[in-house]
Order: sequence, then C-alpha cells, then structure tokens
Amino acid sequence: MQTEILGNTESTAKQGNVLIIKTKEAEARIWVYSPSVIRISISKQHSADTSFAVIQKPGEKLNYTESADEIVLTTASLKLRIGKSPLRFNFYTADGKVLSEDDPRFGTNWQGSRVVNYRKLYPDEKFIGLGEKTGDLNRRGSSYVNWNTDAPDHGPKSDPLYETFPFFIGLHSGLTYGLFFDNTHKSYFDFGATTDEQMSWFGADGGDMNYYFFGAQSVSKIIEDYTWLTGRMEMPPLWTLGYQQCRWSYMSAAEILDIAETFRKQNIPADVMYCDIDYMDHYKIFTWNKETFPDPKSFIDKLKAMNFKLVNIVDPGIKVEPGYKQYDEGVAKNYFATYPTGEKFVGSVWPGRCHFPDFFREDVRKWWGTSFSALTEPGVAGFWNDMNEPAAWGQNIPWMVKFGDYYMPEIRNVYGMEMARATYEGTKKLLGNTRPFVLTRAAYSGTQRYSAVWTGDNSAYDAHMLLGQRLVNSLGLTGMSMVGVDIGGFSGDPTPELMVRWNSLGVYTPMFRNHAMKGTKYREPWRWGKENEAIIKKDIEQRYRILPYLYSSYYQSHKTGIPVSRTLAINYTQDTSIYNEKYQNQFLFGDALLIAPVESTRLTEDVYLPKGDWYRLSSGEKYEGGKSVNVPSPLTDLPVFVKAGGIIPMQNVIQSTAEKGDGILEVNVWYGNEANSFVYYEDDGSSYDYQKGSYYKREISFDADKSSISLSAAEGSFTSKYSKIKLVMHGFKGHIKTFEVNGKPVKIWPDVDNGTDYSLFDNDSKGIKIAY
Ligand code: MIG
Repeated sequence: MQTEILGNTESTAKQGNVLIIKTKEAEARIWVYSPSVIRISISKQHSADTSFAVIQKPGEKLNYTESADEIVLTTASLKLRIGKSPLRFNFYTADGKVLSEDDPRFGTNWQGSRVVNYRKLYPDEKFIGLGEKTGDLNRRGSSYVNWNTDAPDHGPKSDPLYETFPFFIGLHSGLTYGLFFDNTHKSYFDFGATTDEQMSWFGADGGDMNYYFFGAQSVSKIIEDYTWLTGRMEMPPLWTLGYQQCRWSYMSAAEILDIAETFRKQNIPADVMYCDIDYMDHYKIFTWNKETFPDPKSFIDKLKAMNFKLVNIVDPGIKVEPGYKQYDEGVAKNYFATYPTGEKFVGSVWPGRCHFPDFFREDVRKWWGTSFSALTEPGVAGFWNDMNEPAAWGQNIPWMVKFGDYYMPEIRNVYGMEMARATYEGTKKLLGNTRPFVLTRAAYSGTQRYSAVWTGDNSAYDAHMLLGQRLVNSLGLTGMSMVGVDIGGFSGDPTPELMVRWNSLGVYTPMFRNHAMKGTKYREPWRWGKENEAIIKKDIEQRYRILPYLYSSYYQSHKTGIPVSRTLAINYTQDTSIYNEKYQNQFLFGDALLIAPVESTRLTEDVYLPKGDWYRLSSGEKYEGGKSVNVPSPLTDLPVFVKAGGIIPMQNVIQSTAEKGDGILEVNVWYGNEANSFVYYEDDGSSYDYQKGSYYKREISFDADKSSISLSAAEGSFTSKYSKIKLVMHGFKGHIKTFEVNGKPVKIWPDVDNGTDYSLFDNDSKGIKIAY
C-alpha cells in the first residue's frame, strides 16, 4: 500500500456556494457555514453528502481571491489561505493570526481507504474535548480512538469507551479554534503523542477528510457554534433533574414500590425509580415479566401517587423467537441487520440469540418508536437505551454485517445515536405534549438533540469518581449537557465514605443518578448507617434547593449549548493553573458555582480559585482567587464556592419536583464589585408549551456601584409558581444603608447564623427594583 499525499492543484471552480479544487489525487470542497465556521471535505471519491450530526446548511456567500499560488477565502472572522501546490489549508483570524495550519509536508494523505490529516503543532498548544475520553483535561501528548465500545471495568486510562465525539478545541498563543471531523468510521486523534511533538493528526479508516473548522475567539463561542451546527437539547423534563434511584435490577414491582415508599418515609427527596433489564419477560424488549410485574399500570399508578416517575431500559437486540411480536414484525418487514447474502445477522446478548434493528431506516425507527406503547400505556415516563454500541457477546460484530447500504464499520459509531433518535421520536409522538426522557449509553455528535447520556460502567473507587467528573466536563465541551455517572460506582462496593462523597458530588452532576451492578451491596441512601444517611439526605435536599438555578442553567444549554457542568477551561481558558492535574477536575456548575471534587479519604484539599473573589457556599467565608487555597473538606462539606457577584435562585426543600412547594423563590446574591446578571427561567417543566411562549423568563441583575438589585419584567405567558421572593444577601454587611423595593421601604432582617441579610416581598412579574 502506498501513501498518497494531496498534491498540486489542477483546477479550481466555484459552483454556487462551494469552491471545488481538484488535484491528481482528490477533490476538495469548501463551504462557508457562518463567518466563524468553514467546512472542508477532501476525498478521492466523495460519499453522498449526508451527516448524522449536522443540522445546518452552508451559507450562500463565498468571498475569495485567487492568485497563481494561493486562494485566500475570507469571512468576517476567519481567513483561510489555501496553498495551491501542494494543496494545503491554513486558518487564520481575520487579522492574520495563525490558528491552525496543515503540516506543509503531509497535509491530507491516504493509505488505501485510510485518510489522515497532519497539522502543525504549536509549542504552547493545548487540546480539550473529544467528549467521553479518559485521560487529562489537556489532551496534548495523548492519542485516542473512536470506536463505540461496551467497556465494562474500564479504568481511568481505558480507550475507547462508549461514545464518539470527534470534536476538539485547540488553544495556543492566547487564541482558540475548534475542529469537528464529521466522519463516522473508526477514527483516530493524536495530539502530538507519537510525532516527536512535530504534528497533531486525525484520521479514519474510511470515508472523507470532512471537517468543520471553528474560528471563534472564545471556548464558549466555539461551543455555541458547534451546537448551532449539530443542535441543542430541548428543555428537559423537570423531574429528570431530581434524584434518581436505579439498580440492576430491582427484581419486582413490589421491591420498587418498597424502595419508593422508603424514600417518602425517610423524607429523602427523590423523583425517579428505574426498571433495569429484569422487568422484562426473558429480556424480550417491550414485554413485562408477568410474575414479577403482573400489573404494570397499577404499579406505575402507585408510583405516581407517591410522585415518582419510572424509567425503563430497552436494549436493541430483539430475541429470535417466533411468536414474539417484535421478532415477527421485524422479520416480516425486513427490519433487521443482515449479511450481504440477505441472511439476518444473529448476535447473542441478554435475551440469547438476537437480531438488530436497522435504525438507519426511517420505517424501522417508526416501528421501533410505536413499540414503546407497551411502556407508555401503563405510564412509563423515561426510556433508557443500553447496549447500543452495539454490544453483543464477543463484541466484534462482523464487518460484513449490513444496515441497509451501510456496513458495520462505517456506522458503528452512530448506531447508538440513531437508536436514541428512534426512541426519542417515537416516544415523543406517543406522549403527545409531554416531554419524553431518553438516556443512552452510546452516542455520536448531535446526540444532545435526542437524549441524555451516562458514562457507562464505572467502578467504586476514588480515581473513578474523579475520572467521571472529567468525562462529564469533557462531554459538556461537545454539546452534551445532560450527563450522568453512576453515583457510587457501578461495579464493586464503595466504602461508606466514598458513597457519601460521591453523593455530594452528585448534587452538582447534571443528571443525579445512583446506580449499581448486580451482586453489589444495595446503594440507597439508608443503607449506610444513620449518620451517613443524614449527610446523604442533606445533600440530596441541597439538590432540590438549587433546582430553580439548575433549571435555568439547562435553559442556557437549550438556548446556547453551554453545558451545565463546565470545565474551568471554558471560562478561564488562558489560566494555565486550571490544566494542572491537581485542579483539572474542578468545574463550574452553572454560572456561579465552582465545585472541587475531593477523594473520599482527603479531609482537607487544595483548591484552585481563579482570579476574582469567591465565597465558600457552606460558610460564607470569603477567599481571594488567582491562587490555590487549602480548605477543609469533611464528608459533610464538599468544597463548593460561589463567584463574587453570583446570583443563585433557590427554593425550600420539597420531596419531589411534582410538589408545588411553599411558593417562595429564594434569590441569593453574593456581594461583588463587578456587575452581574442571571437569566432566570421557568415553565411548566413537562410540556412543549414553552415553545409556544408559555414560559417565564427574567433577568436578575446586581450592581454594587449602583447599590441595586433588580428583576426585569417577566417575559412569556407562564405564571411563576413562586408568589413571594426571599432575597438573601451574602457578604453585604456594611453595604446596606436603606432597603427599598420599588421605591417603598421594606423590612430586612439579619440572619445571625449565616451572616446574611434577607427580606421577603411579593413576586411582581412587572419588574422589581431593589435599592439598598
Ligand atoms: O451487560 O442492564 O451499562 O448500566 O445496569 C450489562 C444491565 C448490561 C450495562 C449498563 C448498566 C446496566 C446493565 N447493562
């Protein structure tokens, strides 16, 4: 096999909105999607121009000049200089600063169907992203493979895991850029790991060198652009933000009801119970075990009466068993993957011998979707998609297995996403105006449009807890905001200390789900002794306190793609300390909270606080940032800090999101010199009416210079469930002279225990101005 390197330009032509450049080896096509997003696709033979990830079309404008050796394409924010001979692609900011360039020697090249792009590596260049990848926050010096894999027992260095997000962000010379390699084949990324630090490279076993280059000059704007291109999440059902209790498996309806009752008896807030694979009849998807779940509807009605939602698992494998509805229908309509001869592929999974639906076909997705009536009719609210890498015992589904026209190797990495899509589209239809919840294990770029993800089978030890946090933070960079890890660790048994610590981190995990493997000790909050139960309860209560803040943070993800859990690399990109291994797990949870994950054995911890002032959430103690501080981290108090100026709407504890609560919205503001604002968002938490204007949105602003806190008039037709506002002012001692709401003096009380000052007044959606 020879290496073919992209050579000299033979012709250039503009065809509508695409620039086409031909060399002896290949054809390059260039489109401008937006001023900060340019796409290049280079191929010896272009495949059909379809994408599972991208939902935008290229723009119409193509501004370029051509000379004998160069084409220079410009947009408002980018300059792409194309060297004609040999054909190389080099990106600059509009004012000419180098963002990223092809390696002049190798650029794009091939070995047979394998295609690779080599790029220059800059001395200070760092890399972040790639979604669910182990290793460090800064991926410089590491290499990765994308090949969706069932990875039980993976460790903090294992690769690949379950999901593929071929999108990374490069950082150097104070500049930022992003690159999305939209190629679903097995793919490879190397950030200077094996090139003597000369180059970075990425490539795939097949397909086109098809990538999108992002030139925005901030990590958050790059995430906005990437999620503009690949889509954003809908508003999640509010109940999914509550505490979720899962296990492989609660073995009967009676057992699940018993657990749910215990939550209520112990007054530990919770919203969700799960059915793992044992609810089914011999693991047949869309069936119920008649002995252990004899009457699904009355079982779910009882859960509903206790304000619990139920989520059920479905795997893709359909058991080979004549007489089983989904098998018979799938065979009759040819819905399953085949060998090239047309024979159906058989792989073995939990049900035994199985066929695998071809989710790449619309009619199959429809059929799959309607099958969920077996779950939605009795009242299941959420749909958990597992084993969709796809997994089968032995793992290596043969390369010649066909899904319609696609062979396994070209679409393995998107199978899980298309299953999640079928599940989402189908259940959305069945549920009418109610938002479905889908949770998937395998994913590809764009999955955020359909589903939440969790990080698969983690393990009950400290390093895995920390790894999980990095995975969550990294997934946030690639558009996945709603992400969970199995709190407590899926395999193995956590020590009580680890369970408590991990649960406290779960409070600040976008999806808060406790889950464990068959054979492990039970994990529910009351299994750890009275003292630990009390800590776990208090932490879960904290989750319910911050729900108004969390829901508003999800609104940001819905609108802009900015994730709920944010690696510090988003807001503090140029601060090199945050990439330090010691601090790399830290993250912002929403706009205002900084969380430092701490191992369960460490009762004090060094935390790095970026520049600015910070307050410890639990004590109100103030810290100066721009340095590391050693802080107490007992199991009762995970280090959580609030940015000075931070605005966090909270509520009093409720036992589930279905409860109305006491109608008091607690607006917390921490004193700070820089003016700040927060977009507060509320809607009914369950329907799609928000898309028709039924929401309640207002900006809460704080400006110390003006001694003012204000809430703008509420936008939207929804009526807030909070009739009163309790304003809690942290760190305002000495700053409060008078206190007026809309020009009228209102009472304000000092809270001696917390060192805060607070007031209570009516929630007026017309707008509230507070002067102090
Ligand atoms: O082969 O459904 O990652 O969360 O509990 C194991 C049983 C299959 C793997 C999932 C895990 C789930 C388990 N599943």
